[in-house]
Amino acid sequence: MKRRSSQTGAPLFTACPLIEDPEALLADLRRLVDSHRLSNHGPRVCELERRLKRMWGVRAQTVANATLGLELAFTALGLRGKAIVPSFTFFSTAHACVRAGLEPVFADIDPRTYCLAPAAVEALIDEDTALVVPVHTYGNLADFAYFESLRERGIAVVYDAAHAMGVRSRFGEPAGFGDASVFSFHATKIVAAGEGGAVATADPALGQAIRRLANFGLINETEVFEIGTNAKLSEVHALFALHGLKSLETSIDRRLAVMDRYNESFGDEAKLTLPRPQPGVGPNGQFYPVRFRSRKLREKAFDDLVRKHIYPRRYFAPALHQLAAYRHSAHGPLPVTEAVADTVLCLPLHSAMSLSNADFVADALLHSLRPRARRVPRESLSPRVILT
Ligand code: T4K
Repeated sequence: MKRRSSQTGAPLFTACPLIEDPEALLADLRRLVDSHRLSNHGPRVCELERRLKRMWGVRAQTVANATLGLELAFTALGLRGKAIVPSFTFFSTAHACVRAGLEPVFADIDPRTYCLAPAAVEALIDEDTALVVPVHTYGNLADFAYFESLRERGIAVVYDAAHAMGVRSRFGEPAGFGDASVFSFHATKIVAAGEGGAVATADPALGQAIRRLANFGLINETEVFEIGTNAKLSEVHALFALHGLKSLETSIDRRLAVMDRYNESFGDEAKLTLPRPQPGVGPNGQFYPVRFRSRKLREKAFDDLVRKHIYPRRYFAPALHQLAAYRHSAHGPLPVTEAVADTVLCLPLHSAMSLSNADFVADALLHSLRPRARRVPRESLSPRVILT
C-alpha cells in the first residue's frame, strides 16, 4: 500500500504560495490582457507602490526581485569599501554587495534572533566600513537601536527585509528604518508574486536613483549618465503582489496558528530549540526554524521527514563563509553562525497550511527524535484553518 504523506496525500514543502481568491485574480488578469500594458511602470506597478507607501509611510520602489533591490540600493548610495553582512543568510545578501563593488566582511549572529549580533559587528568596524546589512532573519527584527546608531557615525545601513513583510514593531514601522529596507515577493514569501521585490526608503533622492538604475539608468528617452540595469517589476507580477497584499493579514493569522500548533507539539521536547518570540514584535510567521541538539540529529530528522514526503529546508546551511565563492572573504569569529547552520531546519509553514498537516509534520519529527514514543490523540481542528 502506498504511504500517505499528509492529510491529503500531497507532499509538504517548506513554502507554498497562496492565491487567496484565484477567481478574482483571473478576472484581473483578463483585464490586464485586454489593457495591452505589461511592463514599464504601468498602472498595477504604480498601484502597488501607492499601497506599499500607505502601509510603510515611506516611498516604495518596486524591483524585479529583492536581490536586485539590494544591489541597486547599495549602488545608488554610491558606496565603496567594506560591507558587514551576516554569513548566516541567503546568498543574495552578500552577492549583492560584491556586484555593487563592495567587499563583504562576515559577522556573527545572535543565537536567539539569528540576526547580526551588534557586538560582533562593532568589533569589525574600521575606517573602510561603508555599509552594514542587517538581515531580518526568518522575520525576526534586527536590533534597530544599535544599527540606527551606525548611521550617525556615517555608516550606511540597508536592511535585508526579504523575510519581514507584515512584521510589526513597537519601535515603529520596520520599513521606515535605515537608508533603505529591501522586501521580497518571491514565491516562497508571504506576499508571493512569483518574483518581485520592493525597496522602502524615506529618502526621495535614493528612491529616485534606484528607480533610474532599475530602468537602465535612463533620465529620459535619450539621456543616460550612469550604467543601470533592467530590474523593473512587470505588471503581471505587480498584480499577483497586489492580490497577496490584500490577504496579508489572513495569511499571517494562518501562519501564526500553525506556529502555535508546532510550539504546542514541541513544547517539552528537550532536543529542540524553538523560535523565540521577540518582545515588542508582532511576527509574520515567515519561517519556523527549529534547532536540534546536534547536526547528527538534524540530519536524521531531515532524512526521516523526507521519507514521509515532508520537505524541510536547511536555511541557511552552508553559511556563506563556508562556500567556495567566499573562501577569501574576511570575517570575524563565527561560532554561533556555524553552530546554527549545522543544527537548524525550517519546517513547512505557509499561508495555506492546515493544522492537521502541522500535526502530521510534528508527529513525524517527534517520532524521529523519540522513535518509541506514542502520541496522544488531539482534539478536533479549528475549521478556520483547514486548507491543504
Ligand atoms: N535575502 C534573504 C534573506 C533571502 O532569504 C532572499 C531569498 C533574498 C534576500 C532574495 O530574494 P529574491 O531575490 O528571491 O526576491 C528560495 C528563494 O528562491 C529565495 O527567494 C529565498 N530567499 C530563499 C529563502 O528560498 P530555494 O532555492 O530554497 O527555493 P526552492 O525552489 O527550493 O523553494 C523552496 C520551497 O518552496 C520548495 O520546497 C517548494 C516551494 N515552492 C517554491 C517555488 C519556487 C513552491 O511551492 N512554489 C514555487 O513556485 O530559494
